[in-house]
Amino acid sequence: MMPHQTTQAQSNSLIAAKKPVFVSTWNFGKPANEASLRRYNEGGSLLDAVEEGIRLTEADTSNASVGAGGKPAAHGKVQLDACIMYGPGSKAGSVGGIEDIKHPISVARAVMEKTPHVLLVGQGARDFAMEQGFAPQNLLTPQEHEAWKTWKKEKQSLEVGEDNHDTIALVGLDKDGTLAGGCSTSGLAYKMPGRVGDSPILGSGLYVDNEIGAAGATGVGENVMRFCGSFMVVEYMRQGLSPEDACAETIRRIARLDGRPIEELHINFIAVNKQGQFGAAGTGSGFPYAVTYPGFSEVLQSKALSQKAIGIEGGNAPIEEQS
Ligand code: SD4
Repeated sequence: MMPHQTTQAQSNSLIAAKKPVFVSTWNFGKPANEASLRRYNEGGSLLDAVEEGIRLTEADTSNASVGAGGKPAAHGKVQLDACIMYGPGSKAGSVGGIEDIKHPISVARAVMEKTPHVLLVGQGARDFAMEQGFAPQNLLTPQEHEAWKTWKKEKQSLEVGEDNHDTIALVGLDKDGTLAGGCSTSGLAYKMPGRVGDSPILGSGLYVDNEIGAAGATGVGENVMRFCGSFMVVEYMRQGLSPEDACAETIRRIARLDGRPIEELHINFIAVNKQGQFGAAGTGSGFPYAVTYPGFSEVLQSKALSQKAIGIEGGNAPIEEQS
């Protein structure tokens, strides 16, 4: 699907005509947003809506970097990261490196609602999920198993299509001005076992501040989590920047601190503010993001901070190929 062409000046000033509004990463964010809106319209809470949208992406095995069907870590097991955050009370839950559980976003929500903790990892997260009644299953599809075997033998790169890679970060603003968000990923392809990226780390892959707005990230987690990227986006919105400008300024600042050229960082942010304005920016050109509100659902083009096409990745190519 070709992203709807919107000029940067236009996208900078876009505001949802109606609420709720859902904003998420990549082309696959559009059906996720639509599932969120449906759930909300059926009487679900904002949190139910966010969870529902992300569950749709997690269940899609043709998507090779979120949930079931995700690319495995180097040892051949799929390890998933996810978090969820609710604006009122700044409530949050998250899981890192969880294995065999198809819906880490729902486990993250259970961590938030049923434990005194925020983040559970690895075996502890899996055990907790089982206690909560989540059924374990093999998340490695035969196709990804074959691809992994080839990678292991030849350390070859894989053909990764536009619609089968990258993290879903999904943020929402409801009719009352309440904000929430979630993020879910299988992380970088063939990562070191135990590697946890930005996605389940609050302030990095996702941040929600109920006074200001919400932001989420996709791309090379290492280049987001060293800078608390999503938190930084929200802080720029607090200073009065539009969501798009806040995403762009965050990337510029990260590039300055990191020292490498922007196009080598492979990171992208989405954001929505309390007023229902939304925007996104990426280190390369071609990062699509999805926006859905009553009567509107489109994939838009983000602000590009370099001319380098983001091509197949946006961050989840095999780790040794990252620049
Ligand atoms: C990670 N940020 O684990 C995720 C991967 C991703 O586009 O978003 N890829 O680093």
